[in-house]
Amino acid sequence: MPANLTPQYFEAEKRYRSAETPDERIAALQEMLSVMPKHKGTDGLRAELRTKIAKLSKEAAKAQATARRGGMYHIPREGAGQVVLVGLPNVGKSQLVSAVTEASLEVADYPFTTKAPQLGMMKFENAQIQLVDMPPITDQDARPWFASVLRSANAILLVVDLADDPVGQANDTLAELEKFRVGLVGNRKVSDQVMFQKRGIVVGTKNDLDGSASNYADLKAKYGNQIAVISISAEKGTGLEGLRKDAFDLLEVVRVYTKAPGERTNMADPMIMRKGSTVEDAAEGVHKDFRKGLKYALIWGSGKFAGQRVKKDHVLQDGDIIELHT
Ligand SMILES: Nc1nc2c(ncn2[C@@H]2O[C@H](COP(=O)(O)OP(=O)(O)OP(=O)(O)O)[C@@H](O)[C@H]2O)c(=O)[nH]1
Ligand SMILES: [Mg+2]
Repeated sequence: MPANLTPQYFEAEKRYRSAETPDERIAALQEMLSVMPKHKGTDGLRAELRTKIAKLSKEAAKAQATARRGGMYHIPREGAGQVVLVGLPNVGKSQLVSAVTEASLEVADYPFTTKAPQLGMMKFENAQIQLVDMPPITDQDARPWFASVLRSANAILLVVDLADDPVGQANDTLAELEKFRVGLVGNRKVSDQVMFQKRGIVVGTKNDLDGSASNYADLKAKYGNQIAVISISAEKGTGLEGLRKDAFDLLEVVRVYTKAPGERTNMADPMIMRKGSTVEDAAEGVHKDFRKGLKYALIWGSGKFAGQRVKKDHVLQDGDIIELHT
């Protein structure tokens, strides 16, 4: 049995079993993949899920050739995790992705500018987060594949225009998400088997415009106790550092640095692991055989003191350096 499968994984698996259409089955499998810890111990299971997805996608494509419902859409994940931007037309999603990544996207003062998912990598310190800029959530042409993109993402940024009734926009966007059976959760996880629960925050943009401050206050009052709400301007570049950190926090991963005794630590290249991973999981991430052979580790960071000796089941914190002794 592979290590560290999370409750979310088993929930997704339940949905997989109760799914009625190939699309639902694929979406559940993608969810299972997305919440699975990524290390050598899960390689086999991940490969198996991918094979299932490929097979189902083929079947779905065949079915769709007659049903004309459009294809499934899978965006391979890169970096520490995948975060999808959703919102109504013209709220400033593409401008935001352009502001925090190297991607140059089409930004225009008319709605329905973005027609297909666009990717960009956003830096947070020494980590890279994959952003997916989407067409507006009300784009009917995008519906057939919107659900699969949403469900397989690690987290969601719900983008609203602070100068244009952001409370109403957030309501409408959440209602649209619900049509895809996607629910946005902040800190609170709702137990509901029929919904795909995604972590997310509400991003109010265009805070450089008139009226945005009081609208932001209203938005916070309405949603602030359920979901984090932030205020930025993609155009002026304000609030973007906070956004990078918030997006990283949504991913629920830790950055860990492993080294062999006597080696220097490469701080530029962290190993990304799901929160809750242990020293043993990290060892396995370095090499499959390390898990078995691991005797103990020395840890700098979450130990009581620097270089403390810890057991294999010690839970890692973001930024920990561990020296593996086999
Ligand atoms: N003042 C101001 N305008 C902005 C800001 N961000 C975006 N805009 C403007 O808002 C309009 C829409 O921006 P886009 O980024 O294309 O919006 P979108 O949400 O991607 O739009 P769709 O692709 O149609 O869904 C453009 O005219 C932008 O120049 C901002 O932070 N401040
Ligand atoms: Mg756009």
